[in-house]
Amino acid sequence: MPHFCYSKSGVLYFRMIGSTQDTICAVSTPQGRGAIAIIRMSGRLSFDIIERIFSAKKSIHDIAHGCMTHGTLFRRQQEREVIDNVLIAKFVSPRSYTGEDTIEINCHGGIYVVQEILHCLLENGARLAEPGEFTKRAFLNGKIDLLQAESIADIINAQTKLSLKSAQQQLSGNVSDKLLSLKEQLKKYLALLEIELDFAEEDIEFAARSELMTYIDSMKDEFERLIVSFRYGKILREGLHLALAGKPNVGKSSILNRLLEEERAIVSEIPGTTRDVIEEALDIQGMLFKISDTAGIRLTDDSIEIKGVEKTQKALRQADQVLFVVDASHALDDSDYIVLQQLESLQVSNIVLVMNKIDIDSTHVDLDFVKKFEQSCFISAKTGEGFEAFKEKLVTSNLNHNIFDGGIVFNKVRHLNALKKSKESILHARESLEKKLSAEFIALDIRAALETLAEITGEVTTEEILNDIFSSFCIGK
Ligand SMILES: Nc1nc2c(ncn2[C@@H]2O[C@H](COP(=O)(O)OP(=O)(O)OP(=O)(O)O)[C@@H](O)[C@H]2O)c(=O)[nH]1
Ligand SMILES: [Mg+2]
Repeated sequence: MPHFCYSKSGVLYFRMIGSTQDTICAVSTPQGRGAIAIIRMSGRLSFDIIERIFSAKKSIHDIAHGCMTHGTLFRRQQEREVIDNVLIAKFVSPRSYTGEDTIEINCHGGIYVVQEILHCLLENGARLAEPGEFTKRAFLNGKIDLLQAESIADIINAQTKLSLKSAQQQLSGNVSDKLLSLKEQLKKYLALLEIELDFAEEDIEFAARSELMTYIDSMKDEFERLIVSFRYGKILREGLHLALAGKPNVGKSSILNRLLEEERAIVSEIPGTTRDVIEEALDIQGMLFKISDTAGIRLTDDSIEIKGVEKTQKALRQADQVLFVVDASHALDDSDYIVLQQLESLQVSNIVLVMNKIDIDSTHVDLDFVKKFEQSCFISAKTGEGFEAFKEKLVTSNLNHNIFDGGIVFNKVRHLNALKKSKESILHARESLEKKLSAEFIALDIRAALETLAEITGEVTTEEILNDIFSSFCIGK
């Protein structure tokens, strides 16, 4: 099957897919001891290799697609040195994950037995697969597009319900479908502009300029929505970085412990207890948070504490959202304002004011101060009061739940850059329209927008991009 590729010099070229002749193999289950392990082999020699080293009632060639058979794997067929009793599944090209003839060996999950089987496959003509090579072949053989290939890695890495849901949406193809409909529209206008070029001497406009302008404006809005979706996509995939900040002793570590439901950080009534940044992952309502408890910010001569405060500042700079914790049982003092100044000087914009210790007394709360913050919570880390609403706020302030009602999210910097580049090309086409330039100029930009969109799904791609994407996969996937 031909496939469009760019060479390193940027020239678009055809490439024959499936030219990879090697038969590859790898262990698909994690390394170590377990009940079973699965070894996968894909490529044109898969069935012949198995035929040589496997003994069962039927020859592997007589087993139907998608069926499993039980038998014995031998190191050498003549000497019949048994390696293991195994179950073998057979998938016939093109109806396999990779699109090639594929074998899956279910063997006992011992470290040595797995090594022996792999060794045997290598001796008989297979080679070890590179990371992600099975999925790369699935992509090259047209079984999935690049977005779907990436979503498979996201499914494997998903740590929470929402990250899994988002990756599943991408695998189902609805993100690819969205791009397809954008491309179809662009292609329609490009075709009209290209007809105009063919009839250049007759000065006919096949693509009505006012209609094209309206269309480009609506495309611009669409691109902007998709660019904004990256914020959600990234949060769903990587989690949201949350940092606790406040003067010493306001209860930051106590809040971390209550959120984690364990005594993770040391808590004491001595101000300056936390010296280092403590990072933990947390699942709230299916959303992944990476939360950092930090050293209380204050002016100090203690060299260790100064280092702690420096680390605090670094964590605050990197955070997506900061929880500014104050003690609701006391009036605000200069130390609280020093923390606030720090947040301002670090240009932290996404702040939630957290009034802690409301179990003691909250009559000191300065409501005018609270009103300065778009988001605030009243809690007690000691009793747990207010925590349900607090957790709810952490989720709703960062995630728009409508994104799962057919909303499309893009979650990789690669996608974001391509969307921005396509939008640029569209805006350029708009400029050409405004300047009443000829169809040639408008078509040039629309074609550029189309090609950049095609990079996202991998219709147009480079070896470099593919290597970059698939090298982050695990071996055996
Ligand atoms: N009554 C009450 N006490 C609390 C609450 N939260 C924390 N404390 C107490 O406040 C003191 C300080 O708590 P920490 O969690 O260590 O405070 P911190 O902000 O992490 O302090 P540093 O690490 O020194 O910056 C401890 O004695 C806690 O038991 C609360 O909601 N109510
Ligand atoms: Mg602490």
